[in-house]
Amino acid sequence: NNINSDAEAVNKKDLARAGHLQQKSLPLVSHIYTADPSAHVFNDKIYIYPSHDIESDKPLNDDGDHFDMRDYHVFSLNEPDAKVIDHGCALDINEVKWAERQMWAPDAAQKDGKYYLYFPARDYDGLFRIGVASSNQPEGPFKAEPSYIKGTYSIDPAVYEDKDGSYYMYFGGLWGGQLQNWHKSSYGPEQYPANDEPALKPRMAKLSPDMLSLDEEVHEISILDEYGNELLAGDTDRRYFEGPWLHKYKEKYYFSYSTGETHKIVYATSESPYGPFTYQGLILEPVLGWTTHHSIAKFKGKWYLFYHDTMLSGGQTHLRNIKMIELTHKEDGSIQTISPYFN
Ligand code: FUB
Repeated sequence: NNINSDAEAVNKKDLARAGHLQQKSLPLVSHIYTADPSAHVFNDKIYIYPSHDIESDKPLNDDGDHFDMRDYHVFSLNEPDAKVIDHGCALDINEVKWAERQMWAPDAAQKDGKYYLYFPARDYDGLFRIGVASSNQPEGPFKAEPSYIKGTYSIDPAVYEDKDGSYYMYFGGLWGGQLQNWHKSSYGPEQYPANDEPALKPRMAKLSPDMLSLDEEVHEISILDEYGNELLAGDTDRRYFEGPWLHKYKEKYYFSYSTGETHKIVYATSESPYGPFTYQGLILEPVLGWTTHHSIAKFKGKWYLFYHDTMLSGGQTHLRNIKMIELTHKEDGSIQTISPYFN
């Protein structure tokens, strides 16, 4: 079938490309494959919550069946160049009653000395949902709630703690992430807008004070162009695909994400965590591999981009490795674009 042969061709191209690229930063972890790094500073250390990639006999396709992950490991570093500690398995799919397969990109949050791991997985009906698990330590092990968070769907949760003590969860991903199947919070046949119609929108909602449920209806987030118009579905260089992240810099909210098939990490800014956000520019040029996924965190006065590529596996798209590199906000608040390799 075409999808499979196209995917295999991409994979072969990547393997060849891997031999020619010079890395600006090395994989943080090389004893297992890791991806989708969500980083936070807890107790003066950097904690990273990534996906744990594994070999799979599932077909390589546009639904991402080859991303067949089954558990999470948490990593910590005392300093950016320090040894990375693998704290072992923090949550296994067998410990999550509602989840059947595909533990994709997670995130974590801390409140009142407790730590919460938010993670997407497919339930027994084949639908992606978002679950939560808690622990008294940032590295886990985490204990999952018996059901997924009511009202959640799709993938890639990212939880942002605002200065007023509110926590917001951003989520959603196209294609395998099923966002195109959700119409006003009900699942149905997939529906993609035409190229000249507004693009599908990422979702967000405030979390309840106990961090275990949504405190409000799910909102769709608007991302606008420089003229105040919604980004269009055909604008694949700028429109939202998956992998949301929120950070604040000089009182502005920065919403960053992957553009999917154009392989970019881009960002938009707003005065409010609910948006609308206005598109600003490119953070990370395409990396080796189909997916690109990131987070942004501040540690001891410097900002860092956490991301992944597939250098360690020689370009195999479902066997990725996490990395970090310094990120710069320029004087005017714009983010300096990062090229991940030397030419
Ligand atoms: O790791 C599986 C999926 O690949 C993630 O959920 C996406 O963001 C992409 O990185």
